Parts: sequence; structure tokens; C-alpha cells
Amino acid sequence: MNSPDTRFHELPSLSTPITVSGNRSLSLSGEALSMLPIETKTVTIKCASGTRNTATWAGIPVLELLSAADVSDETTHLVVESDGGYRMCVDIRAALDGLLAFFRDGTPILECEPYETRFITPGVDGARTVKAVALLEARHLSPSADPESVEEISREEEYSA
Ligand SMILES: Nc1nc2c(c(=O)[nH]1)N[C@H]1C(S)=C(S)[C@@H](COP(=O)(O)O)O[C@H]1N2
Ligand SMILES: [Mo]
Repeated sequence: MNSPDTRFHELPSLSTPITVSGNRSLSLSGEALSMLPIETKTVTIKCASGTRNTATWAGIPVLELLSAADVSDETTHLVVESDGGYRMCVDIRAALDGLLAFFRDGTPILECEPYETRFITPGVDGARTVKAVALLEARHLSPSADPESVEEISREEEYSA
């Protein structure tokens, strides 16, 4: 469930802006991001290895970020890319349930990890919860296209479990 959360009005400042790309492309950092609402979501992340981690994440709803970039109705997928080039392609319905998270269990992610943000949404596998998010890009893939063909996992492995 989403709920507005007043504990997190202060976003940690980001070292690199986040690009959101739809019909318009926006580069969002400090002040622009702090204008957007923060929500919390409790999500269990399931990894291919079978491990499960449940945490409460707080961040900006993906829907808010995409609205700011005027995303087309034709969008089928959201490409989420890290600052190291790790890139995942997520069904837009699943992505719209997600958050660009800055906090895990009430603590800024950066206090415990070497990255500041994480793309969190229920219903995708752990590998698609991209850490150190640099880009959110709306895409329209034809029904015959393979979403995995636009993914890239080899360029960065330091954040894998
Ligand atoms: N940027 C980035 N995000 C990433 C990865 C990565 O290598 N780079 N690995 C993914 C994989 S394969 C998994 S299983 C989870 C691991 O998250 P954890 O460290 O919280 O268990 O992060 C995902 N997000
Ligand atoms: Mo993984």
C-alpha cells in the first residue's frame, strides 16, 4: 500500500541528477526532486537465488516522475539504468507501482550502501531493482519485441548479490 509519509520531507541530496525521459527529457536533482511527493511502500525483494528481503522503502512514486516528463499513452516498458550502465526493462504496469527510493527502513540508503537510490517495485525480480538509478526512460516496444534484448547486466556487477 502507498501512504503519504511526512517523516521524509528532507530528501538526501543527490551527487548526480536523474534523467527522466518521455516526450520530454528532464534532469532532476535536489530542488526539483524535493518538490515531488514522497511515499512509502513495504516490498519483499525476491532474488533468483531464492533469498527474500522485506523492507519499507520511501521515495518518489515512479508515476510522479513520469508525469513530469509527459510520458506517452503508448508506453509499454520503463527502462531503468544505473550510473554504471546496468540496465533493466520493466513492464510499465509493474513500474507504475514503484518508487525511486531514497530511504530503506527509515534510513537514507547511502548511510549503509555505496549508492543513493534504488528502483523498487513489487512484482519484479530482485535483479530489476536497479541501484544507483541514473535514467528512467519510457519505451514503446512492439508486441513481438523481446524486452530482455534492451537489458544490459554485464557492465556493472559490484552491486549484485
Ligand atoms: N545498479 C545495479 N543494480 C542492481 C544490481 C547491479 O549489479 N547493479 N544487481 C541486481 C541484482 S542481480 C540483485 S539480486 C539485487 C541485489 O540486491 P541486494 O544487495 O539488496 O540483495 O540488486 C539488483 N540491482
Ligand atoms: Mo541477483
